[in-house]
Amino acid sequence: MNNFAPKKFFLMANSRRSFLSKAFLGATALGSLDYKSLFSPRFLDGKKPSNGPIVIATWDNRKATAAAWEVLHQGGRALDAVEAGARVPEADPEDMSVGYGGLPDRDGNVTLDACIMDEFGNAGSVCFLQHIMHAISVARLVMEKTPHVMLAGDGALDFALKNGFQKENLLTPKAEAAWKNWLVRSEYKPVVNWERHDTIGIVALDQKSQLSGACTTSGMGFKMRGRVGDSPVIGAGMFSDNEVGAAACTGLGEMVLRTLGSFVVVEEMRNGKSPQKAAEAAIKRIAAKYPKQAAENQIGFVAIDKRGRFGAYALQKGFNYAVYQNGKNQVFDSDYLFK
Ligand code: SD4
Repeated sequence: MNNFAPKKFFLMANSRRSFLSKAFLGATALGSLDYKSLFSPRFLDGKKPSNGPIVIATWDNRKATAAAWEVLHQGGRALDAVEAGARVPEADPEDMSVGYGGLPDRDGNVTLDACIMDEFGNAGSVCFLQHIMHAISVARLVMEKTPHVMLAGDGALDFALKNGFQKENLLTPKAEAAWKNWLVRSEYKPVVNWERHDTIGIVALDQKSQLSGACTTSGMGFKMRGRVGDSPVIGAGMFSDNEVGAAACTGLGEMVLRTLGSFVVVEEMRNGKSPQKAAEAAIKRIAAKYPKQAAENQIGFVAIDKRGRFGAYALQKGFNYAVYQNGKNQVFDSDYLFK
């Protein structure tokens, strides 16, 4: 027995070692399979999204979603799609919340805020930018040509001019007349859904399941000079995370700045919620935190996820949004909290 014991021990030790090394090799093989990524939406990268490509924008920005769809339909990048979409209201003199034709600040200056994010998580932004119609394209250049994320005011203007953008007068006669009318009482009080707030937040998923987002605005009409809202702030007016989804919003920027609303929507999707439930969760969180301000103001979110599902939700009645998917460009009234 005693003589046998060492041999048995040796055999046991040997088989234990081979078991361990096999287990180690097995674990390494499993490790290289990276099961985690099989269950991650990243696994969808490069593949057509199950619900098809999609673009969604705040308000009835169907001309913008149509421009974005052109890009998506031809197999282009979501980034190019959201930029093409955002440029539509920027150039539209009738849209009084964005770019050319936007309402000025209380001193009569049109000042623009915009941001953009690509599928790699790169971001670019401009705020308090004057005289340049396509703020979104300047934001994209900040992202692609500088080591920075945000340029403001004169610095953003210099950068735009050096990169070939033209200086323009963005104050249209219509916006100037509205400003002069406002000057009579000079009362600064943002009102729910006033002027149909047309700030565009636009997010898209392309044929390779890549996500991007953009947001562009002239901000609150008759704001204080130098005031910057949520729209150019990454995570506030817009956020896109290629692993999960993208969201953007419109409404009273101060409330969104304090709560990083679009980031919240994306995080809620990361934690398993659908775009609809995620938008609802963000609105409810804001309303719980600022009940009085929320009851008197408007915020509306739009969201999409990596699979091409979409959702939207607002504080108040009156928010709508445009969706282009499966060849159809539609506008929907958003559900809302305060009924
Ligand atoms: C802002 N969020 O500057 C913007 C305003 C807006 O439609 O959405 N207008 O606060």
